[in-house]
Amino acid sequence: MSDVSTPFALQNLPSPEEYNKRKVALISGITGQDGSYLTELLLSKGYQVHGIIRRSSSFNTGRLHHLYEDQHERPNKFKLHYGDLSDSTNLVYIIAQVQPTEIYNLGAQSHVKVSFEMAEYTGDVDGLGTLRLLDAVRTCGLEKHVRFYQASTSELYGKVVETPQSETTPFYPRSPYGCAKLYAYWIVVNYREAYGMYACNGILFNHESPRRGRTFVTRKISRAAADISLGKQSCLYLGNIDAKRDWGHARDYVEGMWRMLQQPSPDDFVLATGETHPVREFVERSFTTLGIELKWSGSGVDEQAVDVKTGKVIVKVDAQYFRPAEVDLLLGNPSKAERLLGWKRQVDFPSLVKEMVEADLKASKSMVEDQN
Ligand code: NDP
Ligand code: GDR
Repeated sequence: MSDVSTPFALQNLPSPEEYNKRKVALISGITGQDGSYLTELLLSKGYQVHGIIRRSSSFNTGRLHHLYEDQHERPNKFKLHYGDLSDSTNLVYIIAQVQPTEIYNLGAQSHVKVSFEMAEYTGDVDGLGTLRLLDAVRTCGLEKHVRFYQASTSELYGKVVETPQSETTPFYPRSPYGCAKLYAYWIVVNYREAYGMYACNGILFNHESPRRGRTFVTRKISRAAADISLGKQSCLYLGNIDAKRDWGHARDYVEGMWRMLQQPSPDDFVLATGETHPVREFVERSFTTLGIELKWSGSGVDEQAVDVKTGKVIVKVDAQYFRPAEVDLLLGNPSKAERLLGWKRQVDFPSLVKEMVEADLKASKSMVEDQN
């Protein structure tokens, strides 16, 4: 038999039971949408939170600003470390230093369309990056001490095989992003089985918020609707508006991530709302929230919508936003998480759209005021 024991380990580690009396979380991807909500949740639960951030020439900690300010008053509660999922040595170093009790691997090149343009990079960070983090845990001899959460995704389902999609639905990814996340999913399962690690996959369906990145479709729509209503933008250009997604609120989903790591044994869970809506409906609701009614005409790449009151074209389909392969329909079945984790989404679809549009309207108005 080959020897697969830990190659190097921290010295004098306490037993897992003793070690886990502390609450220390390490989050990759802490600067992203989910990272910021998860940090808030864990700090509120008394965790010491450490995050991995990438060095950037521009400011990339905007979503953490309110927490970062606060950390000067609570220096032992929240700390950021420079690092990258492509740098194994750095990951080992951070884990050895932090000695986390829970790791949340949220770091990723997370944009599906961009993954077609940066396929190798996406595979490296989203796929191999997960392996690097798991191996860094083993290298430190912490595989029996640390609980590991992997940000898996409904993009694993890709082409529709069955609906609603659950933990037992076969995977059929449709993008380099989905394929990279498929590797990550299975390496997590493999390390759980091979090394007895407490490692979980959260198979999360789309979740959004006012902190969503601006190039994802919901935020692109909510911002444009706000700007169009204020006369700051003339038209919103979109790709496939017939794609359907199961959209929830990010704050609800980070609660589910945490719950997955508090169970007696590790497992994989779907988090979803159990409802699906086309992109078109997100567009219509966003404009309705602002008192604008749309009238559609044309079809396919020639489809467009006018503002019924002014007759102006304010939404247009643009072929450049279509993907080489599309995921047409996502609809999740969260019953396992509801039963075993006691998790349930709190925010419904109309409230999500309203919150995002109103937040963007407020932000856009304050920018107008700033400029005046
Ligand atoms: P974001 O795109 O908002 O955040 C991604 C984070 O990963 C950012 O902090 C980013 O840093 C970081 N990152 C990117 N590349 C690297 C790298 N090479 N090394 C280290 N960190 C890196 O994503 P979300 O918060 O929306 O999603 C969190 C995770 O959940 C992702 O893994 C995503 O794929 C997955 N997921 C998301 C869903 C959703 O609907 N939001 C659904 C299912 C899964 P920077 O700020 O510097 O760019
Ligand atoms: P998705 O999210 O690909 O589901 O991945 P995104 O918001 O990018 O697309 C959702 C659907 O909208 C269609 N679409 C457009 N998308 C974008 N971004 N821009 C457009 O102009 C546009 N027009 C139409 C897309 O074709 C697609 O069908 C998200 C990410 O957060 C992943 O990291 C995560 O794993 C999955 O959700 C679950």
